[in-house]
Amino acid sequence: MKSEQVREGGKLEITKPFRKRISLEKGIMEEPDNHWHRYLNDMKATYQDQKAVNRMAKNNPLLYEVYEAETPNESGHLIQVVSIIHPGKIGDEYFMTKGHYHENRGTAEIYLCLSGEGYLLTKTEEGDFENLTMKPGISTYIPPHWAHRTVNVGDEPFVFFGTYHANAGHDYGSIEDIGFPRLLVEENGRPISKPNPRYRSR
Ligand code: M6P
Ligand code: ZN
Repeated sequence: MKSEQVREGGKLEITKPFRKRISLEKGIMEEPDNHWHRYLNDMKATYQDQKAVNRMAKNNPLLYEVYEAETPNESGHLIQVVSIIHPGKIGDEYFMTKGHYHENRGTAEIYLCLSGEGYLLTKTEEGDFENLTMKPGISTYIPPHWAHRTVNVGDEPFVFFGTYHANAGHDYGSIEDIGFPRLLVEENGRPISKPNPRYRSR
């Protein structure tokens, strides 16, 4: 626990400005407060090709990991994260995040790509969607009310910095089963998007 962070009766407080080092060479946040991992077995239903899921489930590959600089989860604070989506596919679908709305729907989020090559998939509960490509130096803005998922379409780790409201919360809801309007799959060595047969709005 660093001096700018104190726990008063279990409650986290930030007493002064602080710095974090993000290693652009290693693609990690140094000395994070949290570092968590998501494996295939944590999100099997997300992928279309369930035969490929079952084949790969034995090895249970690491799909992505997230480093966090923690702040109190209350209005006014921001969380900083560095996410690394590893390269790979399940069937012809690329490794990707689970995807979520914010529980507190009125909160936005920003991502800045540090390395690799990916996509940001977004959608609203009304059925709008936008898919944006991300490469180093591209920042993306996810407005309030838009669900978001990131996908690594390259052959190296896709690394991005993110920041969002500390009281946003994650609502995974129905995203695991129905996903986003379009899938990103590899065809002839390149990413293409095609309609998601399981998708319906909300
Ligand atoms: C980014 C942020 C995090 C999110 C993570 C993984 O780092 O948006 O809030 O948790 O991606 O995405 P997900 O929670 O959808 O698996
Ligand atoms: Zn979010």
